[in-house]
Amino acid sequence: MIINNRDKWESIPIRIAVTGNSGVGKSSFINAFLGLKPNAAGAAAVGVAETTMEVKAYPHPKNNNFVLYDLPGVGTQLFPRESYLQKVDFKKYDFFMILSATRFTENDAWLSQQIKEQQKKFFFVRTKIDIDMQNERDDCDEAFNQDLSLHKIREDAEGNLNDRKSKVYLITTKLRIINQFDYNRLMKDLMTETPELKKDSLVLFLPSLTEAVILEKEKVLSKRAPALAIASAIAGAIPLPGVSAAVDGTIIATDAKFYMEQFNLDEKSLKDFEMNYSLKISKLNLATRTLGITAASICQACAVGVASEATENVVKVLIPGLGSAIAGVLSYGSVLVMLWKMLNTMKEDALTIILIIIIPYALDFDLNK
Ligand SMILES: Nc1nc2c(ncn2[C@@H]2O[C@H](COP(=O)(O)OP(=O)(O)O)[C@@H](O)[C@H]2O)c(=O)[nH]1
Ligand SMILES: [Mg+2]
Repeated sequence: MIINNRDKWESIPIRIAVTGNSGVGKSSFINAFLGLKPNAAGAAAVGVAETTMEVKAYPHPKNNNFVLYDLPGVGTQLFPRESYLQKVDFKKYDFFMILSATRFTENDAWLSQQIKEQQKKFFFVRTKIDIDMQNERDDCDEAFNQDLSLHKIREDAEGNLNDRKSKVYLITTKLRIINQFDYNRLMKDLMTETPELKKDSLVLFLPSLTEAVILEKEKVLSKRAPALAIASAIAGAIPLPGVSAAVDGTIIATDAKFYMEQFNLDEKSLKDFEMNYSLKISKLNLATRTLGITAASICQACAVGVASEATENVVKVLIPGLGSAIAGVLSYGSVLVMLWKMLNTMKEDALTIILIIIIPYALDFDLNK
């Protein structure tokens, strides 16, 4: 029962509409949102002018309940204001992302008004800021001041929105530099403004590419640790042949594997990082790797009397007080401590990775000016 609840988040539908005129970066934004490179399976085709002007759905690669929708911008010949809401099936979305690569238009302002009247949330997103910054750099030479330039763009983009309270998020959709501008703040505000019922699901659906998301994942996953510790203790009370564990290691190990995927620390994600960003994971000294936190080592660490070299580190660091010669019985409390420590360690590693991705590129970025 407790365990069944664990997967409830996956069945909560979240639908996010991404709207804006052709070429503003909708497809690129959708891919970034799903953590997909433009050429990945399931990614939206980038740089392709829409031939059929219709709403297109892009489900999360692992779950059909989290869907991004590519909507045509409002106020074109095919999508005039009068029929827009009905044509795009306006009511079904939880959020709207209104994208522009230049200034926002009266049509954008009109749409935001409609959204507000329906008590739904929207975000104005100004894309391609990296290009603007490059242009400003070229134009100003030494006088270039990024903060000043960003301020100018923000004022200009907000200029056409009558609603003074509307904030515009300045972003780039390029994955390697996605953290350079407001993308992290956009994710943070999106999570904050998501109703409680859907918030945990949203957090677990989002990719671990920004600090705000990584921090929030740790919180969400920490919340379910007590239930997991209880479940493993209950399951472990029934001795299995050959495995004399006081807690059921497999329950915990399954979750550990899930955390690794959530924080992009599983083997596949790490390989992808190495390929996509030409970095060597082994050089990063990630604690989860040096410690040997894997589903298998967690499982072994929970089994009484199994003290191999592989588990010693895990036990020492994650379950303090138990001693390295593991032979004791894992109590509910020590399982809880272990889960929280494990999450904390993974969070730190996930942050290390995104920092490393930004820094080398930021250097290139400057050198190319
Ligand atoms: N430099 C830069 N290029 C972008 C950005 N967003 C989109 N692009 C490029 O703009 C073009 C159109 O993007 P696309 O996502 O297909 O726009 P859509 O027509 O709105 O779906 C593509 O060549 C993208 O690579 C961005 O933030 N920065
Ligand atoms: Mg597109």
